[in-house]
Amino acid sequence: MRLQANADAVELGTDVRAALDAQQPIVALESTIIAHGMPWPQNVETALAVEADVRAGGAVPATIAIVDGRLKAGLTHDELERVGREGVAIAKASRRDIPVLVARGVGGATTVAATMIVAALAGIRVFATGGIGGVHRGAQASFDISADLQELARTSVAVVCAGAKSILDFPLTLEYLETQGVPVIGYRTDRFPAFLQRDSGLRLDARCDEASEVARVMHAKWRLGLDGGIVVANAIPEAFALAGDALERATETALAEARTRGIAGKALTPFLLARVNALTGGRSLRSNVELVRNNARLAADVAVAYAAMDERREARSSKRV
Ligand code: PSU
Ligand code: MN
Repeated sequence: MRLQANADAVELGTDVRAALDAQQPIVALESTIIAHGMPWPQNVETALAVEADVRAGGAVPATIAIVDGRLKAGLTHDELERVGREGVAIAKASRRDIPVLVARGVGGATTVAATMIVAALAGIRVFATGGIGGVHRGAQASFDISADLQELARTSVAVVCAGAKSILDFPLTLEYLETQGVPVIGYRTDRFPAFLQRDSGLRLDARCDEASEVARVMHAKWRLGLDGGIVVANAIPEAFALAGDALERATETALAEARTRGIAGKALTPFLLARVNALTGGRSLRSNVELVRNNARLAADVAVAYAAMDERREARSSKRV
């Protein structure tokens, strides 16, 4: 069954509902990054700063999570605080976890995949996050490929991110996205960014230098019935990028620890992220916050440009009637 926009399936925050009704720009935001990606209280502070960045850019933020078994787009301050305080105690929710959590009436922090699903159900087309999941190093043996990549193949949302983390295999991640027909657009760059670093060393086929160009690609793709997501790769600002060697050493240590401890499945990504952060002396947290905010600002610009295109198209088609 194809995913249809079905706002009734999603409980909307007051601002989000008003923005959807008025066809104003909206940016979806995920909650795994809050609950599993950063420590409290920096996670809640960051989530609020990111929402403010989206507002400053002229769009309405819609932070997405599962609250007491309900899919929500646009959390209240209390709900956001709860997700942040509960942290890893709240389930990490990807596509396959949604039905279980909804049926049980319990909460979940949505990954990129699950956030895309809820955003698409609500009719939200732009989403800002830190980094997407991908093909893990050693996936040839472990089969560990994030469900985020399958979701990008099928669900029509543009995901603004800083590329992918060093815990992943970049070439295999890009190969997978190519096979699945997912455009990967470098924003003002020809290179795939590597989260805390600006350049993974891999070239991208597509580049856009303005948010309006990204919006035109979104329009072209979906107007032609080419369902599925788009990766908008936005490199971390130079001032906050980390040096490579220490990061690679920390990544290798974290991977070895995960192997020794037998950590796999959905626990692997949060484990690796936390260990790399600890092994780099927490330096990565500040950079992480800055790159998410940078993505939120670009996502707001893209949402504004996309909404303006939608309006122009509607104005044209209503003239014809
Ligand atoms: N990458 C990060 N920070 C994160 C994640 C990825 O730098 O918090 C989270 C996102 O929510 C992403 C998820 O969707 O991890 C992917 O997990 P998995 O590899 O288990 O699919
Ligand atoms: Mn996995």
